[in-house]
Amino acid sequence: HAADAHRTDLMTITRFVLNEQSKYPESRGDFTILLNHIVLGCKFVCSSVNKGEEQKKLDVLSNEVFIKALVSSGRTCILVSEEDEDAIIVEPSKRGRYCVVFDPLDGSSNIDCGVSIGTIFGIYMVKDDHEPTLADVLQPGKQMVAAGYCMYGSSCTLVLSTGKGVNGFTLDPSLGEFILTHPDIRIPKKGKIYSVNEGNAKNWDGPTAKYVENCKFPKDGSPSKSLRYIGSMVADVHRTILYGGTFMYPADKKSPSGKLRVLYEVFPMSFLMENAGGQAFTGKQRALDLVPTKIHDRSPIFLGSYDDIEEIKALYAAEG
Ligand code: AHM
Ligand code: MG
Repeated sequence: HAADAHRTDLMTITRFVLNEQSKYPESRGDFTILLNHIVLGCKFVCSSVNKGEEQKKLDVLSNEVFIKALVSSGRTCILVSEEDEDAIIVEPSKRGRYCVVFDPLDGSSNIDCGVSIGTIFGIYMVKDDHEPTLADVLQPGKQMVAAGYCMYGSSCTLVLSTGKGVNGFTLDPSLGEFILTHPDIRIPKKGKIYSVNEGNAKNWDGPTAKYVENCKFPKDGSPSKSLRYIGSMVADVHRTILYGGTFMYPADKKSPSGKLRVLYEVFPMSFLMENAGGQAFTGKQRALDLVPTKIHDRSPIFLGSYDDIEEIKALYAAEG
């Protein structure tokens, strides 16, 4: 049976990426090595989460593990972590061509109650070996060469795109390997779910309020949508990619740029959404066209099913 063949022909994430990269004659295996070091960090966090480490310790530990793994890969030149105010410039003897921006443990306020949390990452590549500067990472998201997240939930799932589709891998703890379980993920063209922190509604702008109103009281006779909001971006986006619908962290009067960070939250998730056939919009433009001016910049974000984001874009366009 095909299913049995699948079970004995294990497609590990390393094998998968090696296959993908072998299509480029100039590829030297650097990306695969880099990814293996990211995967190591994800395995570490996964096992720590399962052991029930406390939030405080886990935040700091995860950040240290990722930084050490990335630097020791010898393939990075500049790192930006949500946990560190300044970018890390890798020392010359350990430098490579990749820049990695990451949130080592997003949604960490959820740890102590066992809700799913995750690591989010994006990868840029520098062309030559000039002295690395912030300009190398203050690039629009469309310049990323890869992005992904790892969700630490009932199982540990790594979702990755290198710019040609999206694939999901599940950690088999007995093998210690991520195995391809969700090949070529496509987000449904239209969804039945919306996801937003509705507690902020009194401060929303017009188009956001109107969209959510339409979700609850559709004017075209379609059924109303379901609300799902975990408050952990990786879990909310993972559900959105698999089931369809929208995930939003809009601007509000108190925080005109929303809450989520451009480089290591908005960009990687937008990159995955587009590669899965969905869209990501800031309220003004395609999210991946944004040019960050500071490494911890924030932006409003609306992402999800193609048709649903079209609806949100139309509401913003109507507002003028
Ligand atoms: P964090 O980086 O402090 O963990 O905050 C990011 C998290 C996201 O995972 C989630 O989408 C969002 O904050 C939830 O925010 P809110 O509690 O305002 O709804
Ligand atoms: Mg975060």
